[in-house]
Amino acid sequence: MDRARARCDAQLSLLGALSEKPGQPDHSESVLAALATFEPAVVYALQAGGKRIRPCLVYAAARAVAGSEVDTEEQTQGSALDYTACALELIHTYSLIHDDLPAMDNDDLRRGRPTLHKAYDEATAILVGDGLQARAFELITAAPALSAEKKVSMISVLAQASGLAGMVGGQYIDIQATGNRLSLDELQAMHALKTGALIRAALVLGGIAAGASQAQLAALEAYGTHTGLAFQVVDDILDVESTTEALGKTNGKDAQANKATYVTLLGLAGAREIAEHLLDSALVAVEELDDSADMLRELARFIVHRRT
Ligand code: GRG
Repeated sequence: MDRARARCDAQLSLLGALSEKPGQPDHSESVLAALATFEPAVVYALQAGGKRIRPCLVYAAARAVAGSEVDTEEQTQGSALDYTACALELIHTYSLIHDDLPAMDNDDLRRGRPTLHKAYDEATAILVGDGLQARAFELITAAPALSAEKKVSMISVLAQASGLAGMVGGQYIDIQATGNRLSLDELQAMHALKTGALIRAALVLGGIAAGASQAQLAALEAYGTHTGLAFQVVDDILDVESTTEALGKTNGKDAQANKATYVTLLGLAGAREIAEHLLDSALVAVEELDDSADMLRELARFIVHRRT
């Protein structure tokens, strides 16, 4: 996992540059000067750290399908998997930037630092988020050594997962639900879209890039459904357990107080039990896959047993 994180970090560090990239149109001096002031905000967003879970899932899914040779691909310019892993992280990063805005969760801190709109301003944060989203799709079109057919499938999966009937739709349902306590089924359906869809997409994209069969894709998707839900259950548990919560969420506190979570609906012990049950289901989903799926198994355990 550390290696997968390092690969993703290395590629993300190259993505902050908005000018002088091969293949981009020539810009006038004044355009370059204007972009030069935008660039630090993009770099701030991309180099804030984070667990890089979605990129790790891309590499792990590809490994489960194609074996450990996926880790030995040429990395200097970035492999198809590096591009794919970064695309997932760009969509995730954009979603966090927009989620932190005053119109949504109104958070001051993200990943231990001021949120982007606090460090810069709201307009910059909106634009960086929009730009990262577009760049994610651009990366898939530019991924080396992938057929056009695979790229179209991957773009379609990523667009659906991140769009109106995926992450964005889930976020909308969540915001509309503020003040109305959701039932457990409604909560589950909302999270399957808001956080689950992108996690599932990470697995499917890694699988497609590595040439997965339909049966392998179905196994990866089932694994993604269970780990995606487990991720959210654990996030709710950590939210309650975190002693630093009050520091990071002061402004969003009123809205959070009215929200249904796995912990408010099931209690801490009940939520932990569900998380363990989802871990078992994720492991069952990939039990037909051989040792190559061990990184997936390790990630599922990490997602459920993590402390941050
Ligand atoms: C604004 C379009 C739009 C969508 C936002 C995913 C999402 C949708 C909002 C995030 C809100 C949130 C904090 C949900 C809890 C689960 C979650 C996604 C936590 C953050 O993901 P991690 O833990 O973050 O993978 P790091 O920082 O490790 O990358």
